[in-house]
Amino acid sequence: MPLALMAIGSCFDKTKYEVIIIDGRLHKNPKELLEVHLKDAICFGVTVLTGSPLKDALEVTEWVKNHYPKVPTVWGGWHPSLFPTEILTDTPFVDITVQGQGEITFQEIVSSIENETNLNEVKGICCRNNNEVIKNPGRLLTPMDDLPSIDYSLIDVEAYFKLKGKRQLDYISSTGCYFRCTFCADPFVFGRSFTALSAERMGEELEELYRKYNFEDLNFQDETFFTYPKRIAKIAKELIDRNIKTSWAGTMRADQGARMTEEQFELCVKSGLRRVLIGVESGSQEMMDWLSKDIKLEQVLFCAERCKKFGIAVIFPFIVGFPEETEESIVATRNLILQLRGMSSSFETPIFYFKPYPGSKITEDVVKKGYQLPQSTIAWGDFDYIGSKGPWVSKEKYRFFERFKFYIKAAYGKAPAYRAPFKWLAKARCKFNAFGLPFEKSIFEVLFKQQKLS
Ligand code: B12
Ligand code: SF4
Repeated sequence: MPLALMAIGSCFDKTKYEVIIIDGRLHKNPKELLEVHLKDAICFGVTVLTGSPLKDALEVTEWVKNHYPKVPTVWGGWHPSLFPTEILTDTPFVDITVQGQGEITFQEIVSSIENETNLNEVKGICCRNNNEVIKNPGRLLTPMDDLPSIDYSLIDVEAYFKLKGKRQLDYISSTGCYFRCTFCADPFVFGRSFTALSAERMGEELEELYRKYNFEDLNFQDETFFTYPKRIAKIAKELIDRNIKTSWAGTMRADQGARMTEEQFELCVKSGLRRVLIGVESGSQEMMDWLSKDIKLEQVLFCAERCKKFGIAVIFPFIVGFPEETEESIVATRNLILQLRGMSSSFETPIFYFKPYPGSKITEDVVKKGYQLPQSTIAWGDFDYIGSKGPWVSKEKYRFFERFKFYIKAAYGKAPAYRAPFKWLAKARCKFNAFGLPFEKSIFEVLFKQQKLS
């Protein structure tokens, strides 16, 4: 669900403003809708991620500017937070970029446009003044409890349930993160600060949403949902006490899971916890330390044991292809993946190839050493296309990991009984690290055309 647009759209008085959210994934012809609504719009806002979503943002914003030159265009979200001035320098059809949390900032932008006051007063934005690009002072995080609730009636919730194939509600309960992983842009965008909704407020909101939309699953989209175990236990209690019969999933750091008591895990499961996502990234402690994860491998294994005991599914994402990653690190990653997959059939271990995403410490370092990042906003649109292997993965490594990913899934994933011999063969391949002549993979790919993962 487009939580970013819903969050900024929820700050307006409905009796005075009409907020229209258009989602290219849902609306077959978004431009038709734009034509209906843009004629007397105060402004046009877009949420922009780095990579392919940026391409869409460029295309639609240029179209808007060509057809409605008087409507100011505002970009917010991750890419404009990372490239506040650069976008304005090379993209004439974007008028304002917003950095970080957007609720109050967007309200102030709208009011400034309406009242024709100077945008210089608005914190956390960049804009132009007589063709000069201006960067205003930044804005501190507003505590989430001080912001209005997200108004789900701004979107067609049923249409999203249909798109997802289940009555799953997306919900965001916190902003930012305290940690400092060197492959992530969060420390840059939110300056290692964090704010979260109180459990009591969440209980009230979720009960109302449950009665209204009858969801069967809750997807907490926070960066690190389990930051404060006591808060999570309270949220679980709210769900139970309010008789909200739902399953739920959230993101957990291994150190956070390791600090939780058995009782807290139990309470979470009782309230519907079905799955957590624990970023591991590497099976090598040395590599983890290099990534400043501030997590120990023992904590990962501890969480795995706990989740197995309580029947909680886990996604353990890994990243390979860091610059200067050693063979030992890759072997350690492979071994940890095998160990985790062997522990429970409800554990998944997706493997991603490292890409130098902007705003991360690693990217900063490789640039200092001469690595060339895309040089324009348009060029960033081609960054991280699905299926690409990243700059530090050799052809051989890529082939190895593509095969490893396939056989791991075949060996440990859930599959119908008739695939048992295939499963057995895949397990043997994983055990002996024997991925040569992958004829099963070729047959499988012909029979079931698979979507490539990034
Ligand atoms: C849900 C999610 C997804 C979903 C849906 C993404 C989508 N396109 O809608 C899925 C699973 C598909 C996904 C995939 C990916 N994701 Co993702 N995802 C998220 C996640 C967990 C939640 C996003 C969200 O809803 N947040 C809640 C809203 C309220 O917060 P917000 O977006 O930050 O919005 C606030 C401000 O930014 C600002 N704002 C945002 N938009 C606008 C617009 C205007 C006009 C204004 C004024 C303000 C404003 O105001 C909002 C309220 O304060 C975030 C992490 C996070 N917690 O934010 C990562 C995140 C956005 N994903 C990320 C990445 C890297 C990816 C992938 C590339 C991963 C991969 N390798 O495959 C893919 C590619 C996505 C694609 N091609 O679209 C990065 C983005 C980094 C970047 N530079 O863009 C993030 C930040 C995670 C991270 N820490 O690295 N993702
Ligand atoms: S990877 Fe997760 S824990 Fe690490 S800094 Fe980013 S959001 Fe925080």
